[in-house]
Amino acid sequence: MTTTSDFATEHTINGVEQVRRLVTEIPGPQSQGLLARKANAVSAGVGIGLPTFITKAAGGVLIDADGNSLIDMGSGIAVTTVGNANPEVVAGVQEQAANFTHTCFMVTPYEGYVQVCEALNRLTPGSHDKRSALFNSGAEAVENAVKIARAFTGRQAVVVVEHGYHGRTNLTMGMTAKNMPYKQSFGPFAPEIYRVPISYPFHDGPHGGTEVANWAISKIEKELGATNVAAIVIEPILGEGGFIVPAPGYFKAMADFAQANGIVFVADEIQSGFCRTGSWFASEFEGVVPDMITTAKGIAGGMPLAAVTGRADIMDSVHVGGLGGTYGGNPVACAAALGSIAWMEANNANERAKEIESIMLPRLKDMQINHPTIGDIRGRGAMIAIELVKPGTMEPDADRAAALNKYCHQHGVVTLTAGTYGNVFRFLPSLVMPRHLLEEAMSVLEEAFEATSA
Ligand code: PLZ
Repeated sequence: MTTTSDFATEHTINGVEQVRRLVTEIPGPQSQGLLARKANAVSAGVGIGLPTFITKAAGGVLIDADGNSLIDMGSGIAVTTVGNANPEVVAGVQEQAANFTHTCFMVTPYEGYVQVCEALNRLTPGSHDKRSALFNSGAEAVENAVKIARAFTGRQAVVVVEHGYHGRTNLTMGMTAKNMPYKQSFGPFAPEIYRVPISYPFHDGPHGGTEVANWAISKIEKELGATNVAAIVIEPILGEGGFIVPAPGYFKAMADFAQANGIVFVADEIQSGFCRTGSWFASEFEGVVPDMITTAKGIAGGMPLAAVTGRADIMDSVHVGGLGGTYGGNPVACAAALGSIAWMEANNANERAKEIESIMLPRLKDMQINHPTIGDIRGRGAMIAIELVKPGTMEPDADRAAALNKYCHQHGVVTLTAGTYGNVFRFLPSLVMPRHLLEEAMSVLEEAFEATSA
């Protein structure tokens, strides 16, 4: 007997058939024409994962300019969690755009901004008094979290972890671990950023979460001095770093150390937040109440919005006028966030994420039996990845990850890679991904393993 009552079974969403159907090669002729124009018009620095141009999307599929219908296992990097063009998001956006598109909240405010902050203060971990501030991108939220932590503590040092990712602006590039493609030739980076070990269970051998945290803490104490540290910024599940789930105890030990030493503990939940992992925020799995939390991506169903939410005393320590930006908390983006959050609350979003996990994990474990290149299967909810190694070793196999990615793309499944060594294959389906498409995506992956095995 199955009780997957919340799991999407729809074969049509917003009038779009939920099907994988290829009518041309990928990229087809229309996309090829657009790619040629892209090469002439768009900076070569802006890369593309899957070279096909999208004209429509709904639920769990993307339709391209040639009429191909692709299963979207990436959600635009964990953004369209409530499904692409979710009707509640679209309705909110349309109504708000028809009323007014912009005033600048710092010039003349509007209610939507306050409503989003109220929702964030209510939904983020902890029942303490909180305040929020809204921005445009994840990187901007992280930058502001650091600004606020520095203003509150009067300290400068920022501690981040190995494999961490926090953005592409100057400060957040410095906070990001991986050089290519994010940092190469873009320095110098901001000072006062220090990197400490992360618990990485697949690679740590017998060392547990608390043990690795103790190394990190000792490094902070001996090399920086705890009293010089303004903030420790960590993703509870590392996103771009390869969906590393730190061993139990690591995240909590780091939070406890921060909180015992007057350091602001910032959970970067930009990728892991908003029901992605089967909980509103992944920090909850570790029993951690962060002092501050950064969010973006899934918050607004595809519209650009980001936030910093934190303890009222910390958030209110900044001088009036110290935080802001022309577009931060744009009214249309706020309306999208309110639609997205309302959908999550009304549709058992966390249960849907857990069901996605319960379908994907057994399929991936089955594949691992025949394909020992799958060294590790990890993640939570609708944030699942496999790490590829040369069989029988711990040596990363980025070529295999790239080959699998290519196969999936050519067969109508949008997939993403990740990881410092490029050897992680990650899945971020929307929570409305119909079950039949999720199963089909797993079958295509299985074919990809067969087709790419030596
Ligand atoms: N913090 C944890 O995952 C964005 C980056 C894709 P922005 N991750 C996707 C790319 O190649 O640029 C991210 C994140 C975490 C911060 C960010 C930054 O968010 O909205 O991309 O600025």
